[in-house]
Amino acid sequence: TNHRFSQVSVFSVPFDRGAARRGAAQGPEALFRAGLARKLEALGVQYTAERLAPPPHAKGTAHDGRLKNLPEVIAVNEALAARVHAAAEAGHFPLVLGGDHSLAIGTLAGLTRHYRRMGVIWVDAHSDLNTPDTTPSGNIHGMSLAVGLGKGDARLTAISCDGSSISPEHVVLIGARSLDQGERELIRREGITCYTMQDIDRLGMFRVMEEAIRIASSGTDGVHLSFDIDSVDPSIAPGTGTPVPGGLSYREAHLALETLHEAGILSSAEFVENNPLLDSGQRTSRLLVGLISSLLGERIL
Ligand code: Z70
Ligand code: MN
Ligand code: MN
Ligand code: MN
Repeated sequence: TNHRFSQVSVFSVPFDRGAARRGAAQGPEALFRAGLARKLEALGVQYTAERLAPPPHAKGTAHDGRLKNLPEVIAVNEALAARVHAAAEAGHFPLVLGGDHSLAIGTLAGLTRHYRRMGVIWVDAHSDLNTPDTTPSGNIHGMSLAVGLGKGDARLTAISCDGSSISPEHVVLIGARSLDQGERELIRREGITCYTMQDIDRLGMFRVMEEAIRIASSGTDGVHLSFDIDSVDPSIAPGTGTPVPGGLSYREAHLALETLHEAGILSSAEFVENNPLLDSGQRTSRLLVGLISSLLGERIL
């Protein structure tokens, strides 16, 4: 997906305690069962694959309903940040497989230890811009982009410690259709670019991607793609914890990833919220293997 990377470092992260429903922890192994390794080999992608250990279950800690499973979320993201940073440092392309979207906290923390100015393309039905003050659920997967911007609980923003936070002017949301009021206010206040489903209908996905690529890559030294599978319409991606109608079509999702491959701007990517327990057969996992292949250079002709 980018010519300057000699190899891809795949990190499987079996973690779903940032979400309301269990099952996304089994997402990475479902992708391998659906043929991910064969696909990478067929594409000639040089890669290593590592599975992170699930964090120990934190017992006896006080439970905070506005930050559910906080000790586990911190533990897994500290570990992920260290691995992602090491991969970026080695000149590799980190590819994180989730797991729920709280893992973006660790991915972004690892990346900001290496890159000075990060662009972020966030493809999601949601914006994950809640803080403990605005969250309707207490689920940390709804807060990860806010944490990447340096907002929210100090124990989460501290994970990027020696790194910088990300500037809102280089963040682009794509596919949004379920935003909470506090998130809308934050998007406006911070001037974050948001291409809603309505914008995609009106402009077309190709134009949206051209704009997103420009915004995320101008004046940055690294661009991360955070891809939540609930961005895609539930009729073709049913295996996810919070399906929202009116999502990306098969062609729009592939076009987004094909365009990113051709642009060659990405330095890392993650694919999250694949929940095989909620899938219909291997439908969503197979779709994801195809989408990852498009990102890594598979083409029709
Ligand atoms: C809601 C919240 C969310 C994913 C649900 C939902 C967040 N805004 N993210 N599923 N992937 O609870 O904060
Ligand atoms: Mn998300
Ligand atoms: Mn570094
Ligand atoms: Mn989502």
